[in-house]
Amino acid sequence: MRLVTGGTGMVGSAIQADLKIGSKDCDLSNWAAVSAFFKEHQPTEVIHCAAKVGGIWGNMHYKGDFFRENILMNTHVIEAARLHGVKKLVAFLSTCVFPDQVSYPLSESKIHQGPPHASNDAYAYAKRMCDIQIRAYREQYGLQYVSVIPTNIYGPNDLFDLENGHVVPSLIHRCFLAREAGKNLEVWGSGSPLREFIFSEDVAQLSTWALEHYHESEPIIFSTSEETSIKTLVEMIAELLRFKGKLIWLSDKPDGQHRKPSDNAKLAKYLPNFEYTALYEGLKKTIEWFEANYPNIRK
Ligand code: GFB
Repeated sequence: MRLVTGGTGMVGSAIQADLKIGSKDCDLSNWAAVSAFFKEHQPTEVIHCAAKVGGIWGNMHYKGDFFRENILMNTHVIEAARLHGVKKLVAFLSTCVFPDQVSYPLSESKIHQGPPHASNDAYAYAKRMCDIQIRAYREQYGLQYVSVIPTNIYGPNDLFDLENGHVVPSLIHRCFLAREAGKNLEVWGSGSPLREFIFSEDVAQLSTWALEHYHESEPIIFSTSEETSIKTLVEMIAELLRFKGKLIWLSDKPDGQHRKPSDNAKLAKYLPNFEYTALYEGLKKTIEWFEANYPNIRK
């Protein structure tokens, strides 16, 4: 039986599975609840998407929560999977785990070669421990558990939180509100940072591939390896939302890590013909979903 945790979230809701659970179905930060859930449902495969996630503002201001909740959820899910005989598990890291000062491009072997960027170090360390726990469980228990490292994921059913969300959903939501109110659009930082954006439906496909075909102890990067500046991103979002107002850049808001260029060469060896959704196309699908579902969106 294939289980997806975080099944009501942006990636989890895009993955095919026998059972998808959200925080209402099982509190993954509570060991007794997780153990009882695995005992009752006996999954044989797990794609563990559940996490406490957020953008730069959320990560900078709730470091204790981001560290504790992610450490607890990951530790509990991987241990319960072991105890209840799960054959294969895929866990999620993120490209923010990479060191802030390391040679580019970022590749899988560089994860632990220095401290992550201060803006999200608590979350990054919690996610790095997921890599360590999986490697330890493979060595001690001979388990076939793996982890994947997606870049900035965006897509339908994201968390469109204006303050603590990631840049794409926050800007889509804020641009939509500015257009409806006939106001200018406030954008954080300088616009010069570069990010790699991967569409949630691509991540869903690749996670299923990893569950079925990836078996290495080292994590594997899911990335378009195409950098886009925040300025270009917001211009795309404004065009797709038919926003006619001005962009107001708030220089008092943080830029965060300037760039985190990740190398997708390892995945390309396995899937040389994988077609990543182009950013403009993915944003178009996301914005169409947003406008069709507003105001019934997660925010
Ligand atoms: O997605 P984001 O919040 O986090 O992107 P990171 C932050 C970048 O977008 C900064 C700019 O350069 C911000 O200045 N930005 C502009 C905005 N306007 C906005 C806005 O309205 N909201 C937000 N949030 N940013 C994330 C980590 O880092 O990377 C996550 O925090 C995760 O944990 C993800 O690992 C992959 O890209 O900096």
